[in-house]
Amino acid sequence: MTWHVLGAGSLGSLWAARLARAGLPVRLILRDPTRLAAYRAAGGLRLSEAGHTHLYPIPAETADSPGPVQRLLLACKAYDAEEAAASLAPRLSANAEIILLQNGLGSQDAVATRLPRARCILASSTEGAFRDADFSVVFAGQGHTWLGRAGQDQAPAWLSDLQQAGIPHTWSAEILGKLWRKLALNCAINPLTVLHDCRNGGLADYPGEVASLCMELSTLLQQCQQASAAEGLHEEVQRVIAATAANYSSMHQDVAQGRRTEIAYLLGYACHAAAQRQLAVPLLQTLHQRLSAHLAARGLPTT
Ligand code: NAD
Ligand code: KPL
Repeated sequence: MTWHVLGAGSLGSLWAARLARAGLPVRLILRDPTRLAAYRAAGGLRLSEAGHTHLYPIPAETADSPGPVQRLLLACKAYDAEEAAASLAPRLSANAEIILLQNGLGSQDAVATRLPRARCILASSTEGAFRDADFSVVFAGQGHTWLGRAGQDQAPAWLSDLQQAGIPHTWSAEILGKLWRKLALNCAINPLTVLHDCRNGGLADYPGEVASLCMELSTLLQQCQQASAAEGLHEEVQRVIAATAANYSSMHQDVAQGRRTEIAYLLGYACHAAAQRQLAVPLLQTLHQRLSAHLAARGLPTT
């Protein structure tokens, strides 16, 4: 079965290259004919790993190319997911499966609502990759990807493709909890690194701010029926801050490079979930407002 990968960015390229080198059929879906021409001129995708770079001449197309799409990896940013998925709607098979690789929450529901006949599989990844040039990606951090679908305990048989491709993964019926936990970690760390303009380790100078945010996030998780995602949140946030002390958070990197952030799917989603439950989250709300003002002052979207 062919894997279609929409988005030849960091994670999409990382997945596509590993699937292709395992001999699995992969096709990239690029944004428009101009991107397709640029990709063809580049000769394929470049993946650098442990100091070695390989070129993978993976076939590519645009969303309006002919042919059905049965298995899709949607590897764009959360704010692009709904439109990107909708652009493929006419090509999706009746029982198409779509892996949603977006960080945060909110975009997954938007895609599922837009494509009610597709089988959406949620994913949460700790792998790290970045683009060093067009169609050229560096595998920067080993990690793990959890995949799952609420109510489906049994992993689908095609997960063996990921095994074959050497993509570390686990099927989890608790995938929503994993996504909430990652959202909470990102909400506790990323906005503060932007506002204090510091590396993750710099947050050690603001222990009270981090602790009270974690307390509010834990209450929110509990109210959202995600009690296990709330367990030991503050301790894990402290561990991540220490373990990644020298790194800039992904949101800090986005802002520093003038790129749109996924704020709406992290802090925005958290504040919205609290409001729906009439739960007061003054610290998260203030953080959201401060971050929005910071982004707006730099001409970046706040949604
Ligand atoms: P990215 O910006 O590097 O890549 C996204 C790609 O999707 C871009 O090439 C963009 O042009 C493309 N795209 C967007 N809309 C499209 C469309 N309609 N048609 C075709 N292509 C389209 O993003 P990324 O870093 O790979 O992140 C993807 C998701 O994974 C994000 O939600 C991110 O938070 C999450 N994530 C990333 C990493 C990482 O290390 N990069 C790690 C964990 C999670
Ligand atoms: O995922 C992260 C990010 O930078 O987006 C970590 C390292 C966990 C910080 O929140």
